Amino acid sequence: MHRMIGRRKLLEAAGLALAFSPSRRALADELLRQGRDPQNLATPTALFDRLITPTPSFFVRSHFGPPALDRERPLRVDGLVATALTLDAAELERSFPPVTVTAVLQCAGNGRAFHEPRVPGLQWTHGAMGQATFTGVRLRDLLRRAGVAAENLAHTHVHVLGADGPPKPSTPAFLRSIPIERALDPTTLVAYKMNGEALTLAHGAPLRLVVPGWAGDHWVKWLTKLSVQKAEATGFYMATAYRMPTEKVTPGAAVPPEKMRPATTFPVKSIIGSPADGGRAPAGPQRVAGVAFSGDAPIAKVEVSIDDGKTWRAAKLEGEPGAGRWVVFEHRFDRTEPGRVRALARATDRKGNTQPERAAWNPSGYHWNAWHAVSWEVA
Ligand SMILES: Nc1nc2c(c(=O)[nH]1)N[C@H]1C(S)=C(S)[C@@H](COP(=O)(O)O)O[C@H]1N2
Ligand SMILES: [Mo]
Repeated sequence: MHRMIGRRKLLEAAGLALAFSPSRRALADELLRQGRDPQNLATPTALFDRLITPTPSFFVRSHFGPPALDRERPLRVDGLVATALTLDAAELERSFPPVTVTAVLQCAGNGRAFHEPRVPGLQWTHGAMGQATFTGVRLRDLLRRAGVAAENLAHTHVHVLGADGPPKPSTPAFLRSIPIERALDPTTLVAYKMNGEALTLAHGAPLRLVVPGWAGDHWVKWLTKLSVQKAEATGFYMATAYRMPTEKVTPGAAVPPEKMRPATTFPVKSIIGSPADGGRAPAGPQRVAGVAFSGDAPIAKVEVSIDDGKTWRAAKLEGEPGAGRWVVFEHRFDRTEPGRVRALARATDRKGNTQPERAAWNPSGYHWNAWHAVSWEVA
């Protein structure tokens, strides 16, 4: 047991060391602007070959831009609780046991650009995701301290609000809610640290929600209020946005609202980070590396094909498997003949979910997870 933990620590440390090594510094500080607004930034695909995404190049998604930085901003816990609480990040850190999780944070719209027919919204390719360690307190511990009566421990909802006000009164606020069952999950955190450092403003300082396995829209930043309520939150960001069809739909078809539900668990997926698509490599040993994850279950295997899907070989996996957490995969082979090589990757989780050749189209283009293909020239 001890040896396993030692090995895991070592692997994570190696991932971090690699991420911050001087030769990688330029890439690790890079973010790619996504769309017109400066607050939406994508992680370069080349960084998807390691366990931890360095914070300076961790994607950023924000609807209205960040509020002013206030490390003492109070967080209120109220609603159906015995005692309402008001605490800031320092008090939270002092009064509850710290918990650290390693988890994938991925926007529901990641990969939207690949859906056909095209869907409106930010045209993310692969860069609206990353993996980091998040440290904070269990939402469960916070709710316990406030006191939730037994009859409210099921079928209620925790409404979650951040300090980023909408730009105009006519614009709806980014109000979200999660079911109490998910709020009580031991991995759901109110986090104050990311990758071992205090949260940066872009990523939600001083406090943000962490909901491993669920899409990024649940991970509310700049927290001001958590409120236990009987009903799910309403408003644009719950009732209209971030919803998926309950059944398979014909690409391009309209879906009636009653056949939509909130987008929660992200599906099994793998992305090749190296080599870069369209690049070159000398003849000889070739290496395909990437990341694989599923919101639902730990990754069981990743297969790579270099013959357009006719045959598949199991890739070597690195990192601790877990639901909502990525592992790094690697496949090596030799290519002595010059010419074009095309590699495909396909992940399967322990519940038997396998990455599909084509992603399920849906009106908002969420949860794209088709096989990733990368081509390069061997010279
Ligand atoms: N308060 C607030 N929280 C928010 C958002 C927002 O606009 N406002 N955007 C959400 C969305 S859609 C995503 S994908 C994640 C992105 O987190 P990151 O910017 O730390 O990568 O934050 C979520 N939390
Ligand atoms: Mo998102």
